[in-house]
Amino acid sequence: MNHEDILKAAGLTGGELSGGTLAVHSPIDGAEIARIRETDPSDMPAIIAKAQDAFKAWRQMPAPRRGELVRLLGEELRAAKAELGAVVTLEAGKITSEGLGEVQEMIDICDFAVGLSRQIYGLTIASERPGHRMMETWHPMGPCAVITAFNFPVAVWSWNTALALVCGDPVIWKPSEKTPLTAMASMKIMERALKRFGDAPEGLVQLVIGGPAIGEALVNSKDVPIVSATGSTRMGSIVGPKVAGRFGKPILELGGNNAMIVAPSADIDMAVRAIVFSAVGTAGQRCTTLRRLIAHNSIKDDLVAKLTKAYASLPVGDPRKSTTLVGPLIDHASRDRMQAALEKAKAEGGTVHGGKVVAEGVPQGGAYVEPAIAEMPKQTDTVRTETFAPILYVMGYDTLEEAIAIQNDVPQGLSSCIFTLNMREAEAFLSAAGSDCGIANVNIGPSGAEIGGAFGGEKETGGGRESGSDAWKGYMRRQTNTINYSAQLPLAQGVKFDF
Ligand code: UN1
Repeated sequence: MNHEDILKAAGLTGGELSGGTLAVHSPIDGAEIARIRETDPSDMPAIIAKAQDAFKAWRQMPAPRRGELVRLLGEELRAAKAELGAVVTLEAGKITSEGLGEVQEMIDICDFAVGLSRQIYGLTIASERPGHRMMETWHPMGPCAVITAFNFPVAVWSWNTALALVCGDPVIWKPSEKTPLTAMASMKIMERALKRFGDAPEGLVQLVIGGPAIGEALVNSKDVPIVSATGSTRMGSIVGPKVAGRFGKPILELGGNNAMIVAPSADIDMAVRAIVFSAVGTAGQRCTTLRRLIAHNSIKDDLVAKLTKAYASLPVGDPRKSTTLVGPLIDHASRDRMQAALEKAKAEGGTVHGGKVVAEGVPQGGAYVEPAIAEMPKQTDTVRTETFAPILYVMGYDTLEEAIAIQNDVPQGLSSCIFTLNMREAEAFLSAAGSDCGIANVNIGPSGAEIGGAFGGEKETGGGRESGSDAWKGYMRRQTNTINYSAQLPLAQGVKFDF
């Protein structure tokens, strides 16, 4: 299918794809596939006001009824899975299976949120006073801005949107300027769900497209109490303080520098499979991508030999071809950053396998690379820096304590894992003195998390949690209620105030 047909199948046609100022390129071949209109920053106050109006109606709707909208969204996503997945492949360059996987992640979070819509539980708490009862109620909070990155152009929106909607919050979505078409296609699906739902307020889910001025309007507005932002640590270090400074709630999901420790007892063949998927999948462009391999010195050389062999057979190329495993990087700037990181790694004493630019047998105009393995003498500055490309840095260790120290000695704290068959090592890794990341796994890689768990991480990853578990609490305000059903007015802490 050519790009017009892919976009058409996703409901995007004619007028909305041309005549605008934002040029959209496919990373597959660098071709311009649309020129779309951007939101005028001067329209932002009206957009935010519309979301506030929608909030006033939506918060009154019972949560299970709000869940019905998300149930319908899940149904519409199921029906449009192939079409939306194809737009993800076209616009973000993901291989077909990963494009479809991303839409599946959207469906999964919808299912989760539908259940949640009947489980927005508060606690009841024993009161110290006779004839009193205490409880906690969770209330909707207000419009939620969702700022997403190119690498998961639709799933991250749906994590936030499915939860925000059942929690009673309208959504204003600002997608990456690199991936507005997947956002527009997702909105078509959302609109179908809204239509079937019937009585949702206007402005419940809005899409804004454009650059920093649009983002700033959301970040700076007191009428947008929640700002959920996914992207670089640099972006988060600007957004976080601004939102906190006006007492809004930031939910930040920023850089990762995810590691795997491979212990002497590990099932090496299984580790190799996990390493290749998590270091090379999505062309190394997941927040959760495996970037650092910390291997026990007794098995390191064997592991690197197995990995370089596996890497040599990885098909790099057109992500639409069913045999391809490594698609393009998002753009040429990204490829240049990868090459620069590899040069730096060499200057720091690293030995690099692979990593070359691929020009043969791939669509011309795209940024295709061989995934790289860089054996490093120690954890250098380059290793500590997240480069959004398939580079796997390898370091050796002797004691588990040393391995955990290396794992934790980076600014980021998203995901981590250990491969070991030794229970003591596995539990030590998961303990308070183990991994300092938001995600810590045993015998699986650091990427490809299920939606059921809370997703996010510590340190420069930003501390936010999205998706499953009780991440929904970040989208609501908690109210403590004390109810007196007695005829007396006793004061807490035994205070007397008689008059
Ligand atoms: C991201 O890269 O921003 O765990 C999200 C994973 C996916 C989500 C990644 N479920 O790799």
